[in-house]
Amino acid sequence: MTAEKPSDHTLVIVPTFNEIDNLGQIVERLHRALPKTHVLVVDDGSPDGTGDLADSLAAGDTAGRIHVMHRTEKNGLGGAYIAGFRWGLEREYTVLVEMDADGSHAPEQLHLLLARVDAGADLVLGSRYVPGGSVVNWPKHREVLSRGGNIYSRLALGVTLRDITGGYRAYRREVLEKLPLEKIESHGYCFQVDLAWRTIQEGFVVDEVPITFTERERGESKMSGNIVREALLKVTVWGLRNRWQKITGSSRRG
Ligand SMILES: Nc1nc2c(ncn2[C@@H]2O[C@H](COP(=O)(O)OP(=O)(O)OP(=O)(O)O)[C@@H](O)[C@H]2O)c(=O)[nH]1
Ligand SMILES: [Mg+2]
Repeated sequence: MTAEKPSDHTLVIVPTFNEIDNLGQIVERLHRALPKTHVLVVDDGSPDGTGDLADSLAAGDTAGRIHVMHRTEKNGLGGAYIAGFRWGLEREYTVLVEMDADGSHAPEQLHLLLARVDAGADLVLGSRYVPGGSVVNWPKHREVLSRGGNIYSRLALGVTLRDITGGYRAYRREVLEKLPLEKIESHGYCFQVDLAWRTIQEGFVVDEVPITFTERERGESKMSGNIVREALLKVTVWGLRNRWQKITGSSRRG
C-alpha cells in the first residue's frame, strides 16, 4: 500500500461570475485529468445562470465531487476565495487550489503544482514567467501590465518569485489556517500578491512551477483600472513598511 499524500485530498476552488460558457468544460477537464479531485464553485449570483449550471453539475456527479456555494452579491474574486477557503478548512481537505473558470489555468497542469506540494512546498504558484512558462493569446498591453506588475512587486517587496500576481496556485491547508483570512480585503491581482506576501512572511516555503496561461476565449473580462491602482498602492505600502520594520527591528503587520 502506498502512503497518503497531501494531494489525495485536494479541493479546487473556482470562483465564477457569468461563466456559463466555460464552467462545464473546466470541471470536465479537471475530472478527466484528476478524477479524485473535489471542486467548489463559488458563484456570486451570476445573472447568466452559472449558479444553476453548477447545481446541475453537482447533482449529476454521482461521486459527489462537485460542491457549490451561492453568494448573493458580486463581491470580487478575493471575497469568493476567502469564503471557499473557509468552506474547505471546515472539511478534511489537505490542499486547497485556486483556479479560474475561464480556461486560463489548464486543469491538465494541476498535477505539476500538486507534485510540489507533495514534495514539501507550502504554497506552489503556477508561473508564467519561469523558464518553461508561457502566455497564449494575450494582447501586448496585458502582458506588459502583468510583467510590469511582477517586476514592481519583486523590487518593492524584495522577493524572488517571478509570478506573484498569478492566480493558479495550490496551498497546503496549514498555510490558510495560519493566515488571518478575516483581515484580507484585497481584490483582483492584489489579493494574490497579498496572500503570497503574507505566506512568505510567516516563513512558509513558496515554490513556482511553469504553466501555460491561455487567455479566455469566451465570456467577459472583469479586469479594471481600479484593480491595477489598488495593487500598485498596496504593494508600495507593504514594501515601505517592510523596509521600515527592518530598519527599526519591529515586526508588526496590518
Ligand atoms: N465569485 C466571483 N467570481 C469572480 C468575480 N470576479 C471574477 N470572478 C471569477 O474569477 C476568475 C478570474 O476572473 P477574470 O475575469 O478571468 O479575470 P482576469 O483573469 O483578470 O481577466 P481576463 O481573463 O482577461 O478576463 C473567473 O473565474 C471569474 O469568473 C466575483 O466578483 N465573484
Ligand atoms: Mg481570466
